[in-house]
Amino acid sequence: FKVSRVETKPYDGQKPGTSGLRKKVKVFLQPHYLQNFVQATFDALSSEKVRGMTLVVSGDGRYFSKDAIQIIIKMAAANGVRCVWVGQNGLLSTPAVSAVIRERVGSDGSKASGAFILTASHNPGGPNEDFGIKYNMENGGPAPEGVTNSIYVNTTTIKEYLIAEDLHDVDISTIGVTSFSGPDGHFDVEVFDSADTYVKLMKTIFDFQSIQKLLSRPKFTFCYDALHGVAGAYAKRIFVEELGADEKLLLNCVPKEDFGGGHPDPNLTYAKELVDRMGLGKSQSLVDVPEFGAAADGDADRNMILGKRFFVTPSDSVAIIAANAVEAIPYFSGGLKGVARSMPTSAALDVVAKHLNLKFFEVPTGWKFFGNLMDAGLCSVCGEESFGTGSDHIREKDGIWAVLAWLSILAHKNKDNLSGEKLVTVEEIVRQHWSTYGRHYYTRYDYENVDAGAAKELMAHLVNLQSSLSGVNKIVNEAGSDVSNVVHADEFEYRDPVDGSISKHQGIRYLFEDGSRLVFRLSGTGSEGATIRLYIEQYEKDPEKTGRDSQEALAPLVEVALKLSKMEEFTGRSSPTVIT
Ligand code: VG1
Ligand code: CO
Repeated sequence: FKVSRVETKPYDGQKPGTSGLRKKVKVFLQPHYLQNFVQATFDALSSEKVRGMTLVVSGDGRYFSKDAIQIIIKMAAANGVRCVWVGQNGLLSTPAVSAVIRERVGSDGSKASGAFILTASHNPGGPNEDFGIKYNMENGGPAPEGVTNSIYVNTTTIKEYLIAEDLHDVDISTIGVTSFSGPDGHFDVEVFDSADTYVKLMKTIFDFQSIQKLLSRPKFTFCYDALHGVAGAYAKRIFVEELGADEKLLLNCVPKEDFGGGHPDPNLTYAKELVDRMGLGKSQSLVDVPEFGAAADGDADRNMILGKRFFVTPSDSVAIIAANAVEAIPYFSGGLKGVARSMPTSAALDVVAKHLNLKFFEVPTGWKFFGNLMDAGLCSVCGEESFGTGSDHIREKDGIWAVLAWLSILAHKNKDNLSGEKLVTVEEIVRQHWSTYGRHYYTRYDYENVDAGAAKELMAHLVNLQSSLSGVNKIVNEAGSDVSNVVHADEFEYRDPVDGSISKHQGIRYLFEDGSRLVFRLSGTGSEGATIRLYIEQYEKDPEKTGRDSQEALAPLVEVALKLSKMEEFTGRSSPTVIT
């Protein structure tokens, strides 16, 4: 093949957000739009890194992925990449990409040192919806801010990109290697099984035999909803083929370009079918409700965990996994190195860390901040309130890992009553946890697609308000009699303990005397307007009082939050779009 230099002009707005560049498909379809971003990334990596490298390119299979993969292959060839690895049909979950970078050895003995992941994660897909792209580094984790900033700067000055226009399209539906010869020698494209490396890794972490025993108990029923995302490809392999679950228990496990028209976000609003099945919907079915249910997002890095008519908040989930990991999961049998959560995630994990005397870290939103801690051996288990949970087995959050972790805990708690009829349930495990550690009532309000200017003004108002705590407390006392005083307010700023880098403006916090918290931030993953996220949390230590309904328990704090932020005044919204 020959290398062509194509002239181009910068596009505005190619700044990667919390997790890559996410835009409407129509935006990506503009001439050279994707190409500009890909070239800006190669340039940010420097040519020594790119020349001769092995690069992974795949994603959650959403609309436009297949075309994007062919474009990136041609640009990789022209930029001197030695080999591109593609999961069969272009499918690799985000956690599987991380595993492939870290673990997989190519047919020529090579290892990958980076990846383009093609996904907009939990955002809908299809011609009128979202596409996305992000770059992961040689440790298998998202590019750190230093790299994403330099990608962005490159997109603002780009004049040309390199592409091998005459390279024929590669058949990505068939496993095998296609070789080309170019100016610098051979260029290969290797198509491989999307699940093999990941499944192998899971088997080294968990005791599959004990999970299999649990699943085979007639009393234990299980249901998994992939929301037509890429998780389906892994669910079949792991839950059905490896662990012997009945295929009928898999919902929406055929990956689709448009996620079947749905919103592939595993929460109580969007995972409707599963929520109904688990007895949590309006149509309160009482018979045949499974003991355990779980769902994933489009790229399978998120998870929702449900028990029979019971929702486990993600903040509780990571705390419970951390509290039980050493006993229930072989990978952690030597102990946990430390634990970490994102700032808006509830402090349930903090309490576990204190009890178990573990190192603890609070980082900004987004998985990229956990990677440095893990690479430095400081953190084993981490999580976010946004349905993300994971460990240092890879450098991404991992939806199926979280399900296997919960199944391991259930298997462990039930190991002594193998013949007994009665099972220790998800709900009992959570309630037991609350009575030991106390409960963090928690909820998140999302105001989606708000006018961007109004959202900025609201945030500026909140920052301004912080300068006078007495002013803040005046509003607090007027609004809610049950609410304690604010003792500290700030904008969260993070200094990475490993490389010393500083991230500012990571959300506005109001900390109350009794440990309650209100957090406000703007989303960095949307593709239209602005999304305001409001996180509300209250700690209850008294075991007698941990059983309340969380919306009811949090109502006074919610009122305070709406008054402090003048939410309706700024946004015109009297209620949030989504409550989780
Ligand atoms: C959201 C979540 C954040 C998560 C990010 C990527 O970001 O709040 O916790 O890491 O999505 O998740 P934001 O900036 O919109 O709040 V995924 O599964 O969409 O890659
Ligand atoms: Co995701």
